[in-house]
Amino acid sequence: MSTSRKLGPDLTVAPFDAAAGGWGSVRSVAKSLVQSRVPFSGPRVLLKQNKTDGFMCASCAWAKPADPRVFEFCENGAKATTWEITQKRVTPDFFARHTVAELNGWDDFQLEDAGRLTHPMRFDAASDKYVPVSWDEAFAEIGRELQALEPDNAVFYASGRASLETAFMYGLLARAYGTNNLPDSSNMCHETTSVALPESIGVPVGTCTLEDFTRTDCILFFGQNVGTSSPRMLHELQEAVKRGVPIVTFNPLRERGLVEFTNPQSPGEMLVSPPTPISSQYHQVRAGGDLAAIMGIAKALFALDARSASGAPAIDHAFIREHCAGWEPWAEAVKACKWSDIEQRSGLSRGALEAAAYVYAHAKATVFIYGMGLTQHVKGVQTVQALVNLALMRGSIGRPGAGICPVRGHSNVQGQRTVGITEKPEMVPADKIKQLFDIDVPAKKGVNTVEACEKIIDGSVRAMIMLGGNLVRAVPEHCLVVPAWRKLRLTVQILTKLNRSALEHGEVSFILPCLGRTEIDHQASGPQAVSMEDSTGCMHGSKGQVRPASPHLLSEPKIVAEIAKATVPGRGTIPWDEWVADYGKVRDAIAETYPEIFHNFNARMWQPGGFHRPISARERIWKTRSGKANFITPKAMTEDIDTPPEARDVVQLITLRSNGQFNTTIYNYDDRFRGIYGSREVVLMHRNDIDRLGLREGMLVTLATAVDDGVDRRVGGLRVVAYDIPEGCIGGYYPECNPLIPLWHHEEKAKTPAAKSIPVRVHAGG
Ligand SMILES: Nc1nc2c(c(=O)[nH]1)N[C@H]1C(S)=C(S)[C@@H](COP(=O)(O)OP(=O)(O)OC[C@H]3O[C@@H](n4cnc5c(=O)[nH]c(N)nc54)[C@H](O)[C@@H]3O)O[C@H]1N2
Ligand SMILES: Nc1nc2c(c(=O)[nH]1)N[C@H]1C(S)=C(S)[C@@H](COP(=O)(O)OP(=O)(O)OC[C@H]3O[C@@H](n4cnc5c(=O)[nH]c(N)nc54)[C@H](O)[C@@H]3O)O[C@H]1N2
Ligand SMILES: [Mo]
Repeated sequence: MSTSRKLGPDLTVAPFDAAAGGWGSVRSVAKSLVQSRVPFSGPRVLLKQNKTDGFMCASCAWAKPADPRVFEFCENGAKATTWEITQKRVTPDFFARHTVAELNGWDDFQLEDAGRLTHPMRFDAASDKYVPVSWDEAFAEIGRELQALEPDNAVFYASGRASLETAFMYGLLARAYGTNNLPDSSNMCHETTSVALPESIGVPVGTCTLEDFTRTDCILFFGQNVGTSSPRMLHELQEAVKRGVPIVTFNPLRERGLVEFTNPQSPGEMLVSPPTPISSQYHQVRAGGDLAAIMGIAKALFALDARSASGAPAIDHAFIREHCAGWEPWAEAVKACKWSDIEQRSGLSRGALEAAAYVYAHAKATVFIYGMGLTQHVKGVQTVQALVNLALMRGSIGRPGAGICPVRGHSNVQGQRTVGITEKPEMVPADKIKQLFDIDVPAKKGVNTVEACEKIIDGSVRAMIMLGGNLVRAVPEHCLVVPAWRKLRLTVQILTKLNRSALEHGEVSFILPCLGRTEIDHQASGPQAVSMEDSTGCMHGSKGQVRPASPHLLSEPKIVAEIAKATVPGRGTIPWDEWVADYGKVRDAIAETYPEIFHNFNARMWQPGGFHRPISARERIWKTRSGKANFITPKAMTEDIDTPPEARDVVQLITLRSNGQFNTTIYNYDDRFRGIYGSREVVLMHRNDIDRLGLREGMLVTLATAVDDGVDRRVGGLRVVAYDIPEGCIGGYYPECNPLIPLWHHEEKAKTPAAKSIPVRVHAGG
């Protein structure tokens, strides 16, 4: 066991060798209650989190069970809630005291930690300050500015946490205005999934429900950090492990939540029981090595199948004959792969991959879980499709206890897509929208997030309307995006807390503060509820519980409606005011637009556990062009930029989330599970790489992107930390390392930034 090391003035590394969860989680929740100066009612509010009569957590999108635990929240969900119900405030007086230039010197933590925004504000160039503005003036000016633009020169971005109601209204606003420029945060995470799965199995979302976790007998787990990113899922995993279900994990880092877990909500367990080991096999795959690993497992399945002539076959040939297309090319490609290539690319031994295949081949029903470790690569779509191929080889889709389970990020990111937030016009029912609201969905494709950045850089996008999110920090290529963002004509930030995207403002710039999901939303017909879709395709209602942070806040549906009324008055037949008065009417409209999914929406949203959307692949109905489940054969085993072997000093940077952050919202400077305290300015490196490159632990270094395209991308001031990570891979935090990602380094079809494999060089000196 290594000991605690002090590596810099702020930085201490003290390897965490306890289980995820446990007393550490409880202490961490208590600490965030104090840090955010949460009122005494705070802990009571947490009891309402993810309950049928309560509010849905604004942190991750993991499923909410029908029979919730007493505390149906996790450490990070509690942090998200306390961050929102803080008593700290950012008032007009705060803005009077600080110029924008001064605030730009604050870091992401300091900006959001200042507290909740209380008033609508407008940027004043003369004083370099935000000054108060009335809501009416703000909406009128935004309307005038938007009317002066060509619709395709404005972008309506949505962060994945807005409710189904808000998202539906926002999509209609953009289309009534005349554009499909509706990028969202999923363009940076699971767009890869949304492109890959429809081609393979004819659905844009995962096929698993919570029930599958109770019936599975094997879990293959790729590139998702459950202990930090979706901790409530640890309950399902723990229960599965207790039933003897093997969990085979592929992740370059040994993430605590994937190693072992103590249920922090079970006092008995915390006092007397040893932690539950989570992964039965842990494969520290190289970043971008999953495609090779999957090919290796498939290859091993063929070998097992050949040997099992008498017993149960390792490959489900009957299922493949009945349900699948594209089998032959896949089988040939797998057989043609050489073990030496597979081992070199994946960084895993043949024996390790055969062991994974052995477990899979002996399971009746397998769940395949994945996250950003698969999606944020140049060939992410091919990799997800190869994973589906692996599932299809044993008929592991459309059977109880089996299926594919992409773990979504934001709490309603999946749902936003379901109700029309998409740049792709073919994804929305244009006829219905015309018939119901007399709005023409423009035929021209809009921009996704990367394309929006390209057009901000080339000057053709002039206005960014931001329904949440902190784009200037979240996207790649800061050195080009940030200066271009400042040249925008109009920036509108609908936010709960101050962030960098409001400070790197356009010429005309507004901050519009909104209610958070925990807050009581009172409209003409009384207190309102909203709804969202979780990672397993279940829709849930959510009711705010606490008094709003300020009486001047407006709800997101109200802000969207007012922008619509000011921008496209009289266009279409949408009764904006009636919808704001009663969100139930928005839900009726959603149900009319998407009856197959949302029929009887208002009644069903309060069903314990939510109501399921139909997922055809679960029933083995394949809504693909071939009418079958498709084996899609990858063209090669490379997931990212191939670095020539002679470039020995080039390493692959993985950008990571710490346990103390939610995206660009930084709760604190600690990454408890990885044992890194006090600073985020670190580079995690294998000891052999530290030696090989002539560096020392604790040394200050600069990372420089190793591509030759005329742009100099560097991040300095980082300290080397020796870490258990494959040789040739290094880790750094997002968003600090985002300046290193070229904007063009994205998934080739889905355009998801390839944030998990960036070729860089490490130079001594900060
Ligand atoms: N607390 C907290 N929760 C969150 C978020 C947050 O920031 N904080 N963000 C939310 C959002 S929007 C999203 S999209 C999700 C993201 O949640 P995740 O999908 O978990 O994404 P990351 O944490 O970025 O990285 C996932 C894991 O991928 C591994 N990895 C990196 N490269 C590779 C690779 O090439 N192969 C494999 N197999 N693994 C790899 C990393 O080591 C890491 O453990 O979480 C959501 N939940
Ligand atoms: N290098 C690298 N870059 C990445 C990633 C990565 O793994 N690596 N991950 C990518 C992914 S998956 C994502 S999703 C993006 C997301 O990155 P962000 O855009 O940072 O994520 P958000 O959490 O949507 O945005 C945070 C802001 O939302 C506002 N907010 C909070 N609550 C509310 C609310 O209720 N309503 C409104 N209107 N606003 C609110 C707050 O003011 C806060 O500043 O980052 C992407 N960037
Ligand atoms: Mo995300």
